[in-house]
Amino acid sequence: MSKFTTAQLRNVAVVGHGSSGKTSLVEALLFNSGALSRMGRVEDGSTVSDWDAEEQRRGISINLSVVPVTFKDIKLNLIDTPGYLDFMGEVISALTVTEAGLVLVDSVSGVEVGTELAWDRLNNANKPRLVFVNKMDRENANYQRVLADLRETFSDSTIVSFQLPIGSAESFQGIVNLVDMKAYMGQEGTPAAIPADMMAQVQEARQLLVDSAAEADDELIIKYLEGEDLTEEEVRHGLHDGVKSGKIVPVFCGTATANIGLYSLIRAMTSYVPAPDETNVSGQQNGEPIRVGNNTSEPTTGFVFKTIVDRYVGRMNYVRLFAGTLKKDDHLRNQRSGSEDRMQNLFTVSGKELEAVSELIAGDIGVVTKVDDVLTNDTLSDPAANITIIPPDFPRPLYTVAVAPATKADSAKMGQSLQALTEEDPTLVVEYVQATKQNVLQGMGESHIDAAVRSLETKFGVKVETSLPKVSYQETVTHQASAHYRHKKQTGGAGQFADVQLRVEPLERGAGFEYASEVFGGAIPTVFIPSIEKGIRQILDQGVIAGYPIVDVKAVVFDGKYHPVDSKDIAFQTAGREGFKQAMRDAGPVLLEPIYNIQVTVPDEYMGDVMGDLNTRRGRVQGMEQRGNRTIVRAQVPLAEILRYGTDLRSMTQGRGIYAIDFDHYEPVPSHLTDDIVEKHRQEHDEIQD
Ligand SMILES: Nc1nc2c(ncn2[C@@H]2O[C@H](COP(=O)(O)OP(=O)(O)O)[C@@H](O)[C@H]2O)c(=O)[nH]1
Ligand SMILES: [Mg+2]
Repeated sequence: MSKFTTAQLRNVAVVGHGSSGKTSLVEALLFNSGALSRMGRVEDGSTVSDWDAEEQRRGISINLSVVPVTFKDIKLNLIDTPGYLDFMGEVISALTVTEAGLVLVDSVSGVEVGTELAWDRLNNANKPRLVFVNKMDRENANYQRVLADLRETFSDSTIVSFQLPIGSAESFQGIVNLVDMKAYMGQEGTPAAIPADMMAQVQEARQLLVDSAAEADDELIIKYLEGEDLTEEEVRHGLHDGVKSGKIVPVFCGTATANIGLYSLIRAMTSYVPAPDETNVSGQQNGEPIRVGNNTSEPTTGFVFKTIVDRYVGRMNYVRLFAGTLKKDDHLRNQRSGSEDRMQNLFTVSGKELEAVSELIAGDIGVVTKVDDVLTNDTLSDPAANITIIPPDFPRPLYTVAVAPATKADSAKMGQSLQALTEEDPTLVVEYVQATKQNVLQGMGESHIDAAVRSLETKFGVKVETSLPKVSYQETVTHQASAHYRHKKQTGGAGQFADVQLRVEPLERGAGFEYASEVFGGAIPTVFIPSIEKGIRQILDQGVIAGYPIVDVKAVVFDGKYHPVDSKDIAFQTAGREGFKQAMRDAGPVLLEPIYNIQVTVPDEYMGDVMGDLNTRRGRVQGMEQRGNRTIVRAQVPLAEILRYGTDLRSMTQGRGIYAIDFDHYEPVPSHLTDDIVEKHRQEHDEIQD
C-alpha cells in the first residue's frame, strides 16, 4: 500500500533564473524534513538534486531532478529544474507533470531573463505559481524592490505579498506571515510576536492581501464592496481559490542556504498548491479528446516525462501517474509503439536514489526501469482503456553542429549513441543532411550541445568532433537554355549511339524537378525517353556551380536521333545527363540559400543594437511588437548568417535576449557572395580528394 493518498500528494516544479538558489532550496527543504543528516552544497557537488557528474563539474543543474519532501501528512514531489535557456526542455517536461511552479527570484538581482522565461512557460502550461524571493541574507537584499519589479514585469498578474521579511542581509531573521498575522523566526520557524516597529507596514500589506482575497471570489467581492469585513475564514478561502486558479500569485521570502523562512514556505506550498485530484489533464482515447483526472479508480495511465540511460541501472523512465494505480508486474501498453510490457521494476526516486515500491498511485511520480523502447513523452497505460496523455510542445532547435567520429572505432557506435541521446531529450535532434553529406546535431544552444557531446563520451564511450555545419545550398537556373548532345562510341564490340536535344526551364520555388518529352514522329523511340530522364536524375544532387542539389528546373527533350543497332538504354542515359549539364551551364545557374524566420525578444534597451546587427546579417525586418518592457523583432535572415546567433545574441544583450527560428524558403544568393561559397566548396572538395 502506498503511504499517501492522492489527496496527500503535491507536485511542484522549482523554476527560475540560473543561480537563484533552486537546487539549494530543494536541498534545505529535504534537510528540514529530516531526510538528510547534513545539508549538501552546490559548490561541493554534494546536493541531492545535482547528482549527475556533468552537473557537478559545471556547478549548475542541467537535468530535472525529482526530490520528494514530506511535511506532516503531505508528500511534496519537488522537481528541481535548470535555469539556463539551453535546458528549457527540462522545465517544460517538469511543468507537464506538476500542478504548480515555484518561481525563485534572487533578492538582489530581482527579475532576470530566466525568471521571465519560466513565467512564460507557466503561462503556456496554464499553471498556478508561487514566488519565493531567495537569498534574503545577501548584502543589498531588497524585498520591496523585487516585489515592485515583479509587479512591473508581470503586470497582467495579481502579485500579492503573503509575507514580509524581518530584517535584511545579515540581520535577516524571520518573516511575518500576513495570513495568520504571526512572525516565524529562524530555521525552525519559531512563532513570535510581530516586531512593534513593523506594525504599520504589516497592516498596510495585510490590507492589500485582504483586498486580493475579496477580488478572487465573486461573492466575497460583493460583500466587501458593501462595506462588510471578511471573516478570517473568508480571507483564507479567497486566497486559496485565487492562488489555485492562478489569479493570485503569492510571494514569500527567505534564504535557502541560511535556512530561514523555509518552514513557512513549505507550509504554504502544501496548502496552496492544488492536490492532483483537484486537477485534470488533456488526453486521448480512441482518437477522442478526454480529460484524465488523477483518480485511482480510473484506468491506469502513466506519462513518461524523462528518460535516462544510466550506465549501471540501464534505461530509467520517470513516470507521472495521471490515473489509476500502477502495481508492480502490471502490464501496460506503450501507446506510441503498441508494445505491452510488464512493469517489473517500480521505484520512487529522490535525486539519483531509487527505492523499490510495490505500487504507485494517481498523482505520484516514480521510475520504471528496464522497459525497452520507452521514450520521453510516451504514455504507458491500461491495455483495456488505451488512454494517451497529450505531450507538451517543445521549442525547435536553435543551434546546430556537424558531428564526425573522432576515430574509426567511434564511427561504428556514433549513430546509435546519438539516437539514444535524442531519445532522452526531446530538444535534441540528430539528422543526416544529404545535401551536405554531414551528420548534424541540433539543440537549444552551445552549452546544450556541449553537454550532449560530453554525455556521448561519458555514457557511451563515443568521441566525436564537432564543427560549424555546412549550409544546404541548392542550385537552379534563371532562364531557358538548350543543348544538343551526341553520344557515340565505336571501340571494339557493340557500339553506342544516342543523340539528344533538350532544354531546361526555370520552375517556381519549391517545385523540385520535372521532366517532359516533346519528341515527335519517333525521332527518339518511346522506350528511350525514360532512359534520358534516368540519366538526368543521376546528377540532380550534384549541380554545375558547386555540386549542390539541383531544384526547380524542368528538363524537356524535344528532338534527337537514334541508331537501330547501337542505340540502347545506357547510351541515352549518358546523352541525357551530358546534355542536361550543358544546358544547365547556359541557363544562368544560381545558388539558392535557405532563409529563416527569426523572432528575437530583447529588453528595449538592446533593441537598437539587435536591429543594427540583423542588418549586417542581411536580415529583412518584417515587424516589431512591444510586450511589457521587451521588444519582439521579426525578420527574415539567411541561415548562413545566423549559424552562431545564440552566442552572439547572448553577448550583445548580456544573456537577456532570446530567439526562435524556423525555416521559411529558399532564395538566390546575392551574386557578389557566390564566388566565395563556390571557392570554399571547391577547397573542401579538394581536401576530401587528397
Ligand atoms: N547567500 C545566499 N546564497 C545562496 C542562497 N541560495 C543559494 N545560494 C548560492 O547561490 C548559488 C547558486 O545556487 P543554486 O542552488 O545552484 O542555484 P540554482 O541555479 O537556482 O539551482 C550557490 O553558490 C548557492 O550557494 C541563499 O539563500 N543565500
Ligand atoms: Mg540548480
